[in-house]
Amino acid sequence: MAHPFTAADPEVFSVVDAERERQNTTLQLIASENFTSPAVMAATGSVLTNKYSEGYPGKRYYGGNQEVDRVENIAIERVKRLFGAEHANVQPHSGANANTAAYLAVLEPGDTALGLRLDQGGHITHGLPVSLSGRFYNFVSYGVSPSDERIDLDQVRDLALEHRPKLIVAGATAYPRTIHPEPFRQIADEVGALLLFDAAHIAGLVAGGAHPSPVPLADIVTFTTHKTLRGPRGGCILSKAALGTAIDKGIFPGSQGGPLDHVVAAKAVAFGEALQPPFAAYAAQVVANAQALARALAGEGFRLVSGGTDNHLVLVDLQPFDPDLTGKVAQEVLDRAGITCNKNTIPNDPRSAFVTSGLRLGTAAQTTAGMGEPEMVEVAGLIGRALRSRDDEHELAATRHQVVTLCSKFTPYPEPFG
Ligand code: DSN
Repeated sequence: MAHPFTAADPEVFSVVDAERERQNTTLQLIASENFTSPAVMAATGSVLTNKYSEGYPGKRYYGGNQEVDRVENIAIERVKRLFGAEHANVQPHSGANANTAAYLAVLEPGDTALGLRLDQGGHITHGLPVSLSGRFYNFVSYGVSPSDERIDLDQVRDLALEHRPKLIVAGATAYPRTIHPEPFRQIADEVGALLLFDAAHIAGLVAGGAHPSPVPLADIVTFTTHKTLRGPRGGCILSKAALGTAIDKGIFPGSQGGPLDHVVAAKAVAFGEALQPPFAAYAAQVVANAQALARALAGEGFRLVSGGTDNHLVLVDLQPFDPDLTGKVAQEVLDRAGITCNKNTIPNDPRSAFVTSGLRLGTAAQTTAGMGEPEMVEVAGLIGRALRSRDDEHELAATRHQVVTLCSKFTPYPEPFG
């Protein structure tokens, strides 16, 4: 069925239709993606997109913000209740913006901070030299330990004692294990640092009780709303009450202008959904599915970084499966088979970030679509089959056909919205 606005702009809305078709008929295994609800999308596509509302509820620079104030207050109240937070800022346009504003709030240019290395699971905004974080601040990187590929807390402590950072950043973007906040808090206290926990990937698991919450222990928690939390694209910052004013200034006027009020409303909807009891079952199923996928991939001959997963993602080392197969080629082959994922460095990867020896696979989206552990076993088989037969167009086409058949039973968007 065509999008309701196809007639208004056939060129653009045919693309929207095609993307809906792609999401319905291929497997979405990118660990940072999900399928939002129709209610979240309706809020995102609402008249709130028309409004300018620089400032905060009750303190705006323009008139006519009575309804925007109400919706931002609903979002703030819900997210504070969801995570038990003292202060919330729901205006960050993204996770990167949330981190930038948090740094502006508590650091001066040149200050020292610790963060996880990008090629071992960290994020660009955790101090990559070419990013704003790496250019304005003196980030020192910690990594995972070679023996178990888990965050090396001894190294975190040693670096903290040596460099006396003002801020320690915990959290990751490609790390399959639980990140316990307690040791980070202890190290931060020992050196007098603030603790920022970037919960972008795991926010939905925390909300659903499937990952320990960093909120009681960290001074600041940043996250995105569109990954495991299943909301609209955007960011959010939680903090202790004492940091609230600085955080708010870090967003506006520090690093953003007018908030995206339609997205703030959609965040409120998503927080409301996450407050409902079924969300805990969803979060638990995301983890159970990732563990089932991990076991089945191991059965296909892949090595799993750290030996498995505690969360929503698995990091696959392709080398034991096929030493010649790079992450780049594997991603391209899987795309042809209708399996969407991303290449990823593995710890101490011999290849560059553009080529890599690994793949990152996540279960948040297909769990939303209704898949369970039996389907994860099938998905692992499809991945193995596609990669084993990557030079055989006939086999790849057959795999693609199997993917379409599987997806037809778990269609996230049978009807267009709009
Ligand atoms: N792009 C996000 C991810 O895929 O993890 C992080 O910014």
